[in-house]
Order: sequence, then C-alpha cells, then structure tokens
Amino acid sequence: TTEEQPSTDLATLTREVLAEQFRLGAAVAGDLTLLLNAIQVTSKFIATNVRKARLINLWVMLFPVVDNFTQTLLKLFLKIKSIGLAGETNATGDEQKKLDVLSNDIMVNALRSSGKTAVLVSEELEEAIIIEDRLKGKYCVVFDPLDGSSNIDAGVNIGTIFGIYRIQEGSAGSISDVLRPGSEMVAAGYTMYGSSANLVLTTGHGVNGYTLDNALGEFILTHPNIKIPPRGKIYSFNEGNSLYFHEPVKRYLESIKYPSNGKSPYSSRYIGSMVADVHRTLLYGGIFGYPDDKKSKKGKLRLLYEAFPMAFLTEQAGGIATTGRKRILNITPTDIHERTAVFLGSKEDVQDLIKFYEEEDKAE
Ligand code: P6P
Repeated sequence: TTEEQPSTDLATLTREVLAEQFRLGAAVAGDLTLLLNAIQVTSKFIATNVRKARLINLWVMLFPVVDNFTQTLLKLFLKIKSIGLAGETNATGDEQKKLDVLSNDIMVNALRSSGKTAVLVSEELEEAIIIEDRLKGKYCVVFDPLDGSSNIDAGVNIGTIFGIYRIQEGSAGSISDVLRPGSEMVAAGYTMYGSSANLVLTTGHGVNGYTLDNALGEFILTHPNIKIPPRGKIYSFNEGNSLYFHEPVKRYLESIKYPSNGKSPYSSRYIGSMVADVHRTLLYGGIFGYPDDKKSKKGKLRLLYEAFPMAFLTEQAGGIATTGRKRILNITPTDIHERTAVFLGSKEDVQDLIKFYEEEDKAE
C-alpha cells in the first residue's frame, strides 16, 4: 500500500492469534484463540471505562465547584452509572464500584462466560474462582484487572496483566492448577491504558504489540516481534526505598550511577505503574527492579499475576527476569497472592545486577 492509502491488509490481534493457531496445526482445537479473544474484549471494555473515568476526573478537576447533582448528570451523560472515582455513592445511593473492582467484574464475567476457563485468580479476589461444570474449560487465567489504579487520578498509564495456564491432565480444576512455575504458562500479556490502549502478548513464540484503533474497535499489530535491546541506559527503581535496600542492590545502583569505567551514568525513569515501567523497558531496554528489602521482606509485586506474566514476556523478548538469585519463572508458588522480588530487562543489565548477588553469596 502507498503512504496515503489505508492498509487493506489489517493485521488485527484476532487474525494474528488465529494464524498462530493454524501454525500449531490440528493439534489445537482453537480454545486458546477464543479465550484470547475474550480477553481482548475485556481490554476494550476496560479501556472505554478508563477513558470515561479520566474524562469525569478531568471535569471534576476543571470544575471543582461541580456539585454532586452536576456530577451525577455528567455521569449519566457519559453513560457511567457504576464507576466510582473514589468509591462514593451515586444519587440513588448505590454503592458505586471503583474502577479496579469494575474491571475485575468485567474480566470475571467475560472469562466465565467464554466457557474456556476452569480456575480464575484475581488480585481483587481473596479466593480463586473454580468455574462451574456447565461453563468449565481447559484454561486457568491469573490476572490483575487494573494494576496501578491508584495512579488514575494523575492520568498515569495503568494496566491489566494476565497469565494463562492449561489445566493439568486429569484435573477438574483446582488451586493446584495455578500453584505451578511460571514456566508452565502457555500465554501471558498486558494491556496498558494510556493515550491509546496497547496490548502486548506472547503465546510462547515471541512477543507482539498491538494498538487499539478506537474507530475500528480492533487491536492492530503495531510492534511485531518485540526484542529487548541487550543493554539499555535506563534504570527503573523506587529509590525512595534505598534506606531499606540490601547490599547487592545498593552496590549495583552505585555502579551505574557512579560508573568507574568512565562511561556515562544511567538515566532514572520510574513511573510507579508496573505495566508502564515494563512496557518502556521492553521497548527501550535497561532494567526495572522492585527488590525485596528490609521493609518489604518478600518484595511488593505479586508472583502469580504480576511477576510471572512480565517475566514470560521479558524472556520471550530476549531479556532476563530474576529475583536476584533465581529465575522468576522457576519459582513454584505456595499461595496465590504471594509476593516476590523482581528484576527484569536487558540481558546484560540484569546479568550485571546478578553479579552483585553472586559476590555477596561467595563472601558469606
Ligand atoms: P511503589 C502499583 O501500585 C504497583 O502495584 C505496581 O504497578 C508498581 O510497579 C508498584 O506498585 C509501585 O510501588 O512502592 O514504588 O509505589
């Protein structure tokens, strides 16, 4: 196609996932394709609600004197009946759902009704959901429906993170189907809600990035075969926790902030929203870290539905994801909400960090 003509050969997410299924041949029945399509529909739905919530936030910020009555009118106008910006109640006194709770409901409903899932784990739900027999399928989905949602009032990019296991042979669907190493996941991805919605996905054969074309309502392939640079120039840590960092992390950060080899120091970029920080790391390279420290003994990020999906994507893009001492995807979870240290990014940068842990372990 020439510059001015629109493409007549749109590589949509639906088509790419189907092509992946055809490449795998008759061995697959197409259930994962249908499941991934259900997930992409939830991303479109959540993207719409995030955009509307931002619009309301904007109005409320622009017109702080907007009283409750006008706000209610505004929400009706924007067809937003169930989004609470801070969980307040609406005119009829209904408990309004916060955006992350709403996003969770959207995902649970879509995944259950897809008929392709057996077990669901959500950051928003204390217990796992075991799908009733009538709607039970072959896959288990672990997800954070709206990670970083506390940032939404500041207009910071937030996102949905998900990972997919195939149910174990002979299992009727139980918690043991998701208390497995991340290396047994068959797919993982995230959707980042920012100026546009970006869905980044792996099914174990590389990483593709898609951008939602709101006019078409389709995710279009915009970042085929994402490969993380072998080394970057950016480090992404919350250095507000430096007081609590363990020695290997402190020594590593010193080495890139005050390089002894005459090289220029790294730049610091930290958004405080994992999806945004990881997305930048995948595209630009460098290292993202949320260490375990003297305050957060196991780190802050969740193993099952934050660290595993991001580690799977990072490795598929040619990077490394570690706790400092162990490959994240090799960990076997013992609890669906357990936390872990996370360092991920460019192979050479993460290897530099690992050396400081190896030095400490040798010294002991
Ligand atoms: P801190 C957001 O709350 C989140 O779960 C991740 O998205 C993000 O990487 C991390 O916490 C930020 O934590 O302690 O730096 O604010």
